[in-house]
Amino acid sequence: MVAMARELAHEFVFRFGHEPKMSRAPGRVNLIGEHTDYNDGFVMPAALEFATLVAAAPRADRRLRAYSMTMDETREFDLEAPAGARREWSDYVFGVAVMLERSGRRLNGADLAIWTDLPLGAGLSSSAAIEVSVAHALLTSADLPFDPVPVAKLCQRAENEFVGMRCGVMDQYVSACGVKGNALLIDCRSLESRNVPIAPNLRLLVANSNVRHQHAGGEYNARRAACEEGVRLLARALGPIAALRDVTLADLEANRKRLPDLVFGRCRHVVSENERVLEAERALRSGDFVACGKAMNASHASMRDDFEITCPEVDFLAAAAQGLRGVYGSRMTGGGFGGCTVSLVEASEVERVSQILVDDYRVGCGRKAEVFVCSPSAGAGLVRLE
Ligand code: GAF
Repeated sequence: MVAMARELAHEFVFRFGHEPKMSRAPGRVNLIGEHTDYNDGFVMPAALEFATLVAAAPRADRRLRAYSMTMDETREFDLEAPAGARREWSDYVFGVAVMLERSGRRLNGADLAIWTDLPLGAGLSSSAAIEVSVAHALLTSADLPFDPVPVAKLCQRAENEFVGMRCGVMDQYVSACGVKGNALLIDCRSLESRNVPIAPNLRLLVANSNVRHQHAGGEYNARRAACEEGVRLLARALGPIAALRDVTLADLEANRKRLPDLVFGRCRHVVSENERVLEAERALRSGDFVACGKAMNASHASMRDDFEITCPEVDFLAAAAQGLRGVYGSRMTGGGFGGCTVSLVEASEVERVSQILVDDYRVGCGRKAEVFVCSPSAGAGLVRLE
């Protein structure tokens, strides 16, 4: 990462002619707790070593100039006359600038050069990583503090209101607040979190199905709408409830007839997933990796059958991993409709498991899977260039 940061700094000097500071924000893998964040529930992600870097330096005017090394494109934006979304990568950059300014944080103009090693659209939060790293860079350029939780909320807002994706706060939160060696148990209602150490004998194995998800295609927003519909219908029986966080499985079963089958399934996933997150946290803390794995496997089944956000390729990868010695549990991670699985694997078995997964996936699905052994990293911050 430091070598890449130096290369990006050189590119920056070449393009813009002055020395940058370097901000970094990571992607994430979610161990468990899918589509619970926007239901005020619990999630347990870890920040990754894969990250987005933003080299930045202030300008004397109020213009933003952003160069993406990945796209090899430059875009400009005037903070004095903010334009709307263009439906492309720069929306994540300028959307964040707009929300920071709307929150009362007055920014300088800035030159930015952006690079990432996160696979795009693979469910590892490349969007949150660019938002949070840009927020860090713009705040640093303006000599303003980076308050991780409020900034994560503003980045979520940029994605909700500027990009048009109604995501929850999980990805931005862990990208801003991640802690090396730990997953975070985040309460998405109180916005408090606690560290959950990943034992040294465990590895998080991420397998990319190379099937691309389609959040923007509306499936994600449709799931969110179904959850809101569930709350509205359940409130008739349960009184004023704010979110599915306020519903128990017993409440749900008792009111099954009030909900269309589809909405019932969506709600059952969210309500049961919240319980599984807390069980997985308990299990990880007490060294009961088998119980943690069981919760992960059940989470996958619930996403597949009740929430219907998996696809045959990720179902294949999860099932293949679940059947292997040394794997405690495996599930799809992220928003869904493709992307990656995450498996909790005994360290001594991780290479063998990786190889089998790649081979089985090639034979079973005729596709290439990439596998990454991941270590939980720290959240956003400055990268030292010396
Ligand atoms: C995406 C969203 F951005 C998150 O907020 C979360 O809802 C996740 O899908 C599903 O758990 O990553």
